[in-house]
Amino acid sequence: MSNNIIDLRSDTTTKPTPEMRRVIFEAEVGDDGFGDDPTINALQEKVAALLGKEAAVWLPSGTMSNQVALRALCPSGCEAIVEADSHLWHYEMGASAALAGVTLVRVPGERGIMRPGDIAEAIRPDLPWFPDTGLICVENTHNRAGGVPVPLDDIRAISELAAERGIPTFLDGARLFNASIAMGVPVAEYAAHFDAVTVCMSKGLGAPAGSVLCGTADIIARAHRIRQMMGGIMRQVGILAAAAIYALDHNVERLADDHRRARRLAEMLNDIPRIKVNPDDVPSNIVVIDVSELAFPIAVTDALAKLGVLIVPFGNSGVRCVTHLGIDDYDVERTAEAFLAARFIRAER
Ligand code: TLP
Repeated sequence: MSNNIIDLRSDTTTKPTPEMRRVIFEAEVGDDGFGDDPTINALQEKVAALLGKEAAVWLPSGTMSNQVALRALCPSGCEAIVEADSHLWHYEMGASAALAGVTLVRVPGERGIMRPGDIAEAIRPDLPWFPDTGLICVENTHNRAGGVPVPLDDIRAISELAAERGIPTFLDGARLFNASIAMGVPVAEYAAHFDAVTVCMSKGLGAPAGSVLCGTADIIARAHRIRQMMGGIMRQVGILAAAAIYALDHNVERLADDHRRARRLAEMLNDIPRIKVNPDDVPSNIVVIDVSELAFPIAVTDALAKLGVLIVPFGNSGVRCVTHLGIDDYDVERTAEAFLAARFIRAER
């Protein structure tokens, strides 16, 4: 890695490779506000086809994509069911309430996976003094659960329940390609169970920015108008779409390397006294490490930063490392060595 810094804070920290920069340089562009950027149109068609959906729209970020989907699918004044530790709940600054007028109802999952029985209990009965349940959301892979891919059977059960009750479904698939590689399930098989799906280009795939929201032509037409309202039109955005097309063509299969390295890191860290992480709980590229016996998470992240390894605190007792295309086997070894050195920091708990 450049500057010898090992950056495991997120898979969003990847930088475009020289090959990706070449396609960015050569990209044909137009004004996407008028719908005539040929490269963004090609990306939207490509992702819609990959996910088996009628249409797709580019959005600048995963957060905006989630919020546009929420607003397109769930009427104001209604409730949307989300997993209790979902990104929609934790990291989107109350946008569902502030922008869509939607209340999030948090259903606790087991390692990020909600049980249909618990969802059924959270669905409001059809009585005039209750808000309607307007949407059921699933996150795959689940970030805060530690990159857990949701098995297809669980998704099928949730979508059957939603269909029985006439409630639309949304998939936050920021890392859906990681789930697909980890489980050997094509992304379209996951997507088939949802009315709308968002996938991020800017995480493990390694493009600099952007997400694509897919669904029926009708949902995507609504999403276009909401994107306009949120100021999400980016004009000559083909330069970013070119990077995303390159990423889809070159960087999907290699996610298996990130998963292997994440597990390897967990195996090495688990051997260090006072650091706990079960390698079997690391199914994709996110490693959540329990440092509660060592020090406050922020003390651990500070100590590692001094050793040239960047990671983030995760909850009250953990830290998170995310592998990506900027991390090689040597970086994993060096990270484990940094943790080994950091184990001597005083347990200021
Ligand atoms: N997650 C980021 C941070 O916001 C925590 C990260 O580093 O993991 N859905 C999921 C499941 C996500 O993990 C993220 C980003 C998003 C949506 C939002 O994507 P962006 O960052 O593009 O707005």
